[in-house]
Amino acid sequence: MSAKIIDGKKVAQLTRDEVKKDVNDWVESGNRAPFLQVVLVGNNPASDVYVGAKTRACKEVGIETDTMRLPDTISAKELEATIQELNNDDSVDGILVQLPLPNHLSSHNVIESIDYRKDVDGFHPMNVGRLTVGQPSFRSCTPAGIIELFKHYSIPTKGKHAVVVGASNIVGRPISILLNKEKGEEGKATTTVCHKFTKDLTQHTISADILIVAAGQPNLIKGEMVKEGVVVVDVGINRVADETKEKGYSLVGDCDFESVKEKASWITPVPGGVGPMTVAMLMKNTLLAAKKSIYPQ
Ligand code: L34
Repeated sequence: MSAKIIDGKKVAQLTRDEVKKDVNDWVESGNRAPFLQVVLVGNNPASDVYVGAKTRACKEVGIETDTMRLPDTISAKELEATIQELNNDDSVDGILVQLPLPNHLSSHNVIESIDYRKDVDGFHPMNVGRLTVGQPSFRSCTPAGIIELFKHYSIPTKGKHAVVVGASNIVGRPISILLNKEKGEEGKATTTVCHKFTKDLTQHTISADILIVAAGQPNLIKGEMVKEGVVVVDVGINRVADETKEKGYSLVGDCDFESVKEKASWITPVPGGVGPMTVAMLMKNTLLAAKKSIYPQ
């Protein structure tokens, strides 16, 4: 078998088209355009690329946005004071502090300082907690994007064994919760979460009907580690040196794409898979924040 491609670029475009229409309706009914405030601390080249993609997407769908660039020398106190001002500013609907932060800053503290009603990343413990207990919440954009891809391609998850490799707060942990949900339309899978202490990774990956890989390690998953017909979502986005490329690197996921695609029924490419969906779901969340759909009043 050679896998069919899950085209994240295409589904992200469809999602943005939908948000654009909804933003237009919202503004036509007399509301101001949604506003997303991005906070970028220090100089991380990958963050610049991702924030650039977010800014372009905002422009496309009619969301207003501004990127506040702060020096990597900023103190925790100063950063939290800045966030407090954004929390109190009624013209700001969504606040996104791009990660990673410089080492001297605690991402936990920074995330908790954001008003959870403006937490369009879905990283605040209030949103993570509500997601866990099945209450309406802002959903972390990458996991929400993966669920959207399954919906678009009518890939069933009910009763399947979903194996998640990587237990981060941004991707691994929340996608395992969404896939494991018992109530509602989505989820209903049995989930296994592997991490760096997992003894025999292959023993788990080989039994997966759905394999979500978010470990940040190129070539971690090879064809021999998966079973025939598996659905593979590769969340990894690694820069590896490549002199044949103008930029000096190429982007690869956490899977050895060539060998895994021979066994999979569906697979996401890198780039053009999960990455663009992350950005598209942020647009959705920002509109939800502006409409106060999750947290009314
Ligand atoms: N606060 N920090 C916060 N929220 C997030 O949701 C993120 N993330 C992750 C890193 N830090 C964050 C992102 O935005 C990863 N991420 C992200 C966003 C966009 C893309 C990848 C990761 C993306 O657009 N990827 C393109 C290729 C981009 C390139 O050329 O480098 C793709 O096709 O995969």
